[in-house]
Amino acid sequence: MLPPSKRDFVSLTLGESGNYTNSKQWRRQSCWRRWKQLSRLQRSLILLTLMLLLVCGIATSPTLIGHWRGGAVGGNRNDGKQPFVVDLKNEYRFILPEPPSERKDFHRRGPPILQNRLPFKTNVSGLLGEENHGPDLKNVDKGSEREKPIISWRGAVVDEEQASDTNTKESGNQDGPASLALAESRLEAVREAFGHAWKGYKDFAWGHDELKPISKSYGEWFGLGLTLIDALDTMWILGLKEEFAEAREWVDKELSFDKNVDVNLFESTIRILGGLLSTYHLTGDLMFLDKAKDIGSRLMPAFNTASKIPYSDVNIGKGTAHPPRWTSDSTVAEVTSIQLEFRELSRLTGDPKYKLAVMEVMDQVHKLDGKQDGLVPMFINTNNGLFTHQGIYTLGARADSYYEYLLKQWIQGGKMENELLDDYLLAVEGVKKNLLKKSTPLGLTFVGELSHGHFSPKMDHLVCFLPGTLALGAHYGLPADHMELAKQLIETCYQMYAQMETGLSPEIAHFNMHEGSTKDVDVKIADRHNLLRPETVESLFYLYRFTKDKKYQQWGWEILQNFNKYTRVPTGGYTSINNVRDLAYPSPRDKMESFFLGETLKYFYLLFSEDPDLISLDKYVFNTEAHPLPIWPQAE
Ligand code: DMJ
Repeated sequence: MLPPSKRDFVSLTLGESGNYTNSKQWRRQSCWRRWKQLSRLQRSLILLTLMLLLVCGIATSPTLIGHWRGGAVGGNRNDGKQPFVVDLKNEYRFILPEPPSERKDFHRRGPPILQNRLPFKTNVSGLLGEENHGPDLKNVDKGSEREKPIISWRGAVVDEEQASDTNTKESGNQDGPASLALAESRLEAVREAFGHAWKGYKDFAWGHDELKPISKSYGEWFGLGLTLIDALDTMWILGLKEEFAEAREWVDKELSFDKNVDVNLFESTIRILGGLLSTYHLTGDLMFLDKAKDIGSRLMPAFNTASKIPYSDVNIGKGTAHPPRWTSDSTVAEVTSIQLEFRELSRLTGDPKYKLAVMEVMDQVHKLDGKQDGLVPMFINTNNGLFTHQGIYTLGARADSYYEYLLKQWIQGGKMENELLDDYLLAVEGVKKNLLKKSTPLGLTFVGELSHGHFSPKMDHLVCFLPGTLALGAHYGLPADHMELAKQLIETCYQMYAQMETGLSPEIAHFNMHEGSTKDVDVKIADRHNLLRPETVESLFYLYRFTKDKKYQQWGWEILQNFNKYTRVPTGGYTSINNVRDLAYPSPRDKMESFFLGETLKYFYLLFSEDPDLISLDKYVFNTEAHPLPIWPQAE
């Protein structure tokens, strides 16, 4: 409760003169008199009825609830880590896929030159140069050959490749020509999807943070061209040279961090700093490194706190930082998922201050009380450096990437930082002991949540990063049962898609555990949205790389088709939707998150690629926004 001086008052003021000169004013006066003549009981009843009507109105509006809930697991933005901005301007329009044959301008491709930059290398030759050609893919260029689009039962025009689902199920000889052609056609489908998303961004949101594809406009979060920066390395990996060149030009000429703007430390680190660093490594273009240094140094004021646990927000123009308005807490996942990027910045600049600042956070979190079997609470106080809101444990929003970055820092640093490994191994045991259960009827293994000793069968889609991370750990020699668990969990994540009417996962699933359930996955009305998130595709990519089991590619292919069916906007771009359970009315939210280009489409591409050297997992480690950063040579 706020002190009286800070409470907000709604004051109803009548005109002082009492001299009403027009009928409107007269009517107002008369209403007011009648109101005053009512008894207190009558007035209370009327007010109560009005409030009930208002509440019912809101409760029956899925769009509105979807919006509120969209970041809501505790009032979040897209990933539960940021305040959610309510956009009430959504309007529904039918989404029909644009026939791929119309995308005549989107056939440029060829794999990039992939490089791992050591500190201070200056080679920029070859960047976007003509020598950078990939194999000739003309023979598998389905987009230019298609003439007769297939009409789906919904009346939507469907890509022939996508419609002929069954021909992809048995791919025959894994390395034979048919298999390679299939892989190429899927890669082409991802390039085509990227091109469609990019077209929307370019036409309606160029240089802005996010495309609003339905209203053909844009949304601003930090005002730093977030989608463009997030997408840079995806374009490079997909071999989209012209698009990359245009975007590079914008970063070089237009992007300025000298702006009086508050940015979220975590989001700008993983998307902007991470995106610039990885693009520097892939291209060798020093311009990206200069920009990375600029944003990296502007984010450092966040660490000027009493505890050295960083604030959530930084004004990159003024050099000031602060916590959110309502608390002095930061989110645990946010302060422990900026390390890969700042450590790499120290390595590249030779200045240890970045690494020291983020490792101080890891040291403190390592020593803190309040964990349960290696599982961390969701909040940490920036004044005293202690966990707050203790007793709630989740692998979802606000804690997720803490676990991911324990393992990935250990990998990045050449597997020498034992505390990180110990904390990771402990946490995996903590998950097994406290959060793993089986659903009915299929017996799917899922990761629930613990709240003051009470188990909840709730699993965020965000948790679907875990199978990939577990598989990565197993690849690096961690216990084989991590891989077994990864395989079980990715099946569950896939079912979160497959059991929905649209074949797209909801933001949050609840698993049934009682005898006699007929379906494993339940979804609350407020959790039915899909934000084009990457986590399941990300894990499918890891699982495929390590097992070569084609079913993972097939599952990914199904998901890509469903994104095309239900989230693709004909005029360009893809949109988040409010209701994955409604085929006829998925209710677009009019927003394309930057991570759809930065992560989701990149992981689709890597999943369908048969080339283990396309971002080798023995040379690179992906940050939590899918930006590959080099694994350091052992000596460092
Ligand atoms: C991304 O920004 C990152 O993957 C983050 O770790 C979680 N949320 C989104 C994608 O869902």
